[in-house]
Amino acid sequence: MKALEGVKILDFTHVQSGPTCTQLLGFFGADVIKVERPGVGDATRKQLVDVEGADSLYFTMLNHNKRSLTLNTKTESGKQVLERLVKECDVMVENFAPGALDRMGFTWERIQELNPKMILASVKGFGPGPYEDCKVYENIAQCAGGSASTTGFRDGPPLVTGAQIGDSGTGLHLALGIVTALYHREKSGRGQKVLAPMQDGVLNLSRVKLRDQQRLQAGPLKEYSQYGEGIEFGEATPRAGNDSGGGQPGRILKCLGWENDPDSYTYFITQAAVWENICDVIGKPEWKEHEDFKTPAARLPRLNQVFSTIEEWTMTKTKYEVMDICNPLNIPVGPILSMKELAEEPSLRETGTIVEVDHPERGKYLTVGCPVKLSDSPVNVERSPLLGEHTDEVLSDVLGYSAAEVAAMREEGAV
Ligand code: CAO
Repeated sequence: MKALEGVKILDFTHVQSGPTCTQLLGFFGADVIKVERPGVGDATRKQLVDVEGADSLYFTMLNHNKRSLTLNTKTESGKQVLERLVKECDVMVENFAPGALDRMGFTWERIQELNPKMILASVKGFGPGPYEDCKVYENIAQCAGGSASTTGFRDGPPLVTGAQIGDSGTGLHLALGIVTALYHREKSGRGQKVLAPMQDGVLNLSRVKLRDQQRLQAGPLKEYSQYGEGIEFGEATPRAGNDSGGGQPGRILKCLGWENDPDSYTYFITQAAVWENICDVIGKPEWKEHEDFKTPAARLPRLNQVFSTIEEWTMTKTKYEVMDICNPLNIPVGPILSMKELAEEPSLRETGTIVEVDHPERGKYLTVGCPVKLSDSPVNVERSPLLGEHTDEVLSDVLGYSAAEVAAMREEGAV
């Protein structure tokens, strides 16, 4: 039995943030019924198309383990079907633009009237406040949540990151909120609203940068490269390039072949506990006792010198050799892995984190499976549904409509 078996999710999500949340719930065994507009569906089905006529990878990779029901909720019978779904399901998840659900006639009050146990879970760009009515996409959230202002190099513009912390990150936050509300409902017998604003989710993930903002009042941030470079700090947490965010200084360093391979780099952390091992590996045993290098505090103003000396060594090794040499010595290093390398990594295939899926329209493709492993709830990754693939099945099996009733609704354009 899967962990969330028996939990019915009315999945009103689209694009990325909401679908990543419901996909996770689907991986854990919930029955996820994705509601889409007839003939249109989730906009991502036809975005960034790589195989003509087939659902895009954008859609397929965000919508595994779901059933697709087409429903026009702006028709009378569409509204009736939605009402029955609200009564039948445990959780309704949505990431419409602010106010869209109310305009559809499904206010929180109405939903509670229909089903007091219903949990209504929403992603919005912003929480209550001056921007609550704004539409938001990934990069806007990264900018408004403090990630962009603290990412990149000090002398360059703010940068967005490749990791989709605004969308997929908020989807994760929302999934946690949903299972928490389900747990609470066991005791209270009632549903509640769960809100995960994207700005808040990004800020949560940028928490250490708010830590640094406050530390600035006590003096310069000594683990930032700019401290050693003698560059004054301004009023806000600056961009710190590839400096390690923690108390153990680290950098990205070139490895053998970097001139021709954009990913021939390693991350290297000068963890204080293994400083002596680092000195031996890089051929600087004299640094172990040298006043300028022997303590973490002495090294902080000299990080550029420290890392350029370490880089002279890493440039003689491949990123994998650096790993092989440093790991037995407990020196924390990590190769910069490309998407190509990750796609081909056998251990990720074995754990089900990278999965090959077969799809009737597009054939085989790779996806990321469930990144969280439960020992008693194994995940089978099932391909994303075609638009409306399960309309008849859901209407008859879940809601008890007869074939004639379904045909009439189809005639009317409601499903
Ligand atoms: N039947 C009938 N109408 C439907 C429907 C259905 N099954 N599903 C959706 N609709 C309607 C909605 O009711 C809405 O109509 P109104 O504007 O008349 O009320 C309309 O479709 C458009 O919905 P939307 O406003 O959510 O979509 P959009 O393309 O205009 O905006 C987005 C997209 C993502 C910017 C917006 O949904 C949003 O800000 N969401 C919250 C934040 C979020 O999740 N952002 C991340 C998205 S991933 O990068």
